[in-house]
Amino acid sequence: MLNPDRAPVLDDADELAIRSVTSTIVDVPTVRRHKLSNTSVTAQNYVIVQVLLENGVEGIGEAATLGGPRWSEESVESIKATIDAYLAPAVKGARADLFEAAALLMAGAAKRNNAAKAAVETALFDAVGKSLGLPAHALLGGAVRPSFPVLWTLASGDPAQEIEEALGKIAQRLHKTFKVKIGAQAPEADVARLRRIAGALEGRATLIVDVNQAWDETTAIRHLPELRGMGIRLVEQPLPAWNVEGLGRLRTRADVPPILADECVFDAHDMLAVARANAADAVSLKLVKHGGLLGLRKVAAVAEAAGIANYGGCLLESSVGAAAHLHAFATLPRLDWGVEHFGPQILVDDLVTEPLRFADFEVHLPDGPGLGLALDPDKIRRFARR
Ligand code: MUC
Ligand code: MG
Repeated sequence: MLNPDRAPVLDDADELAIRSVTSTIVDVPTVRRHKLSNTSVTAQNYVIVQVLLENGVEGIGEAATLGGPRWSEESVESIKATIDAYLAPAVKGARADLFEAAALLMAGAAKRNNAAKAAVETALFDAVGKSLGLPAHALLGGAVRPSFPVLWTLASGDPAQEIEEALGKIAQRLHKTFKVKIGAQAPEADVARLRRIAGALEGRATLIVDVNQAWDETTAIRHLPELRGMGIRLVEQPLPAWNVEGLGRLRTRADVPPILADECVFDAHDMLAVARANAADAVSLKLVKHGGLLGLRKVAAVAEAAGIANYGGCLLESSVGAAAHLHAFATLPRLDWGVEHFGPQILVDDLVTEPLRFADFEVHLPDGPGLGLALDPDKIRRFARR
C-alpha cells in the first residue's frame, strides 16, 4: 500500500487530505418517458457526492442510475449505502490528489460497486482541480478537443412523437445523430418503427440503435440485415452481456451493421475479452461501468490497442456527471463516434448554476478548475429525496 514517506510531497499536502464525504439522493423528472428494452423512467435518480478537503475546498461527483437496479446491479439506494458505510470511511484522511491510492483504498473496502466508486473519484478530481486551479482534464493528461458532437436518444416508443422530436432537435441545431432505443416490443414492431423514423429523417440525420441486450442470436441474425438496409450506422449491445462470443459471430457477417459493446464491458478485463473475441467495432465508455475517470481511461486504452473505436457513452447524467465524462473523453486521442451526453437536456431542470453548453450539434467542455461547474443548492434542496 501507499507509503506516506515515499509519497510525493506538496507544500500543502495536508491541506489536500479528505475531511468528509457526504452523499445525497436526488430524483429529477424527465421531460418525457424514456423507454428502454428492460426499464422505463419518468425521473432520473442520482447520488450526488460532496467531498470536503482540509483546505475547505469542496468537490462534487455524481452516480447515475436508470430505473433502479435494472440497467446494472446498482441503485441509488445501494450506491448511497456503499458510499456512506464503506467508501467514505476508507478514503477519509487520505490525500485527495493521490487518485490511484484512493482507488486502491476503495477497492479494498468494496468489490465492484463501480458507480459508487466513480462518484467519489469524480469528487476528488473536482476538489483537487479546484485546489490547484486546474481543470480535471489537465490532471488526466490534458484535453485534445474543446467540444464533442453529441447525439440525442429517441425512446418514447411512439414513432410519430420520435420523428417530431428529432426534427425539433435538428431545427434547433442541437442534435443530428439519433440513437433509437429498441427491444421493448416485438422485433417486427421495432423494425416497422425504425423504418418510419429512418424514412422521415433520410438525408437529415444519422441513426444508430441500442437493443439493450433484448435479442438472442437468432433474432439478431434475422433482423440486423434489415437495420443495415435502412442505413443504421451502429447497433449497440444486441445480445445479452454474457454472449460476447455471439457478438463475435455476428461481426463475421457482412450484412450486419458495426457493433457497439455496452453492458458487456465494465472493466479493462472485460474489454480485453471483447477484443480477443473480435466482438465489437466500438465500445461505449461510462463512468458507472468503469469505476471512475482512471478506470475509463484504462478501458479506452485497451480498446485503442485492439483497434476498437471509443464512443462517449452516458447513463443520462445531469451536467455534473456529464462534465466528468467530458473531462475524461477530452483526453482520448480518438473519439470517433462523439458522445451521447444529452442527459442535461432531458431533465426538467439541471443541478448546477451554469449547465453544460449545447450549440451547433456539439456539447462543450466546461472551462474552469475541477469539473468547471458548481452545484445549485436550491436545486439540490428541490430534488433531494426526503
Ligand atoms: C445505454 O444503454 O446506453 C444511454 C443513452 C440512453 O438513452 O440510455 C443510456 C443507456
Ligand atoms: Mg447502451
